[in-house]
Amino acid sequence: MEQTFIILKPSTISRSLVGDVITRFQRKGLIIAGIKMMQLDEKILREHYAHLVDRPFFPTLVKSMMATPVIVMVLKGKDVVSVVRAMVGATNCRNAAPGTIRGDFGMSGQENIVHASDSPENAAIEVARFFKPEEIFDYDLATIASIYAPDER
Ligand code: IDP
Ligand code: MG
Repeated sequence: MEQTFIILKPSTISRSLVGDVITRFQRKGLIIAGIKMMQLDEKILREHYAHLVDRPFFPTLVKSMMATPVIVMVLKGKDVVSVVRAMVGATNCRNAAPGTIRGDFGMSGQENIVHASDSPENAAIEVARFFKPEEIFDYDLATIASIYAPDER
């Protein structure tokens, strides 16, 4: 099944929202294939946010992403990349729809709670950037038959 890469950003750690955010992913029926805490540095952030390095807010973004350790996760599920992007909502929390993670938990464009991969191709690159192969686990939930019909698995 497809994988996506998530960061619970320093805003989530600082505001003690880790459990609330992870609970949403679990209630949806997604499988946590990998999870760990790590301190990001400028080197990995320049790779991860390569599409933003020339933007004026980039130095502030890097500082914000290094403010506390973060929790990184690999989530597994059918069409999980697009499912999770829909759950996360628009980049700016003030524009994100109620019911989405950003729409429910944030007020900022920068301090926007989570990162989620935007395509299966980028998910594969991001998973490999942040996780060693042995840190990702291939297992099924005991409840899998209640989450998917046989032809959806
Ligand atoms: P995404 O996280 O919704 O995929 P991207 O455009 O990839 O959005 O931007 C990456 C991150 O950079 C955002 O999640 C946000 O934290 C930050 N960011 C994006 N645009 C702005 C901005 O205009 N001002 C401040 N921070 C921004
Ligand atoms: Mg993005």
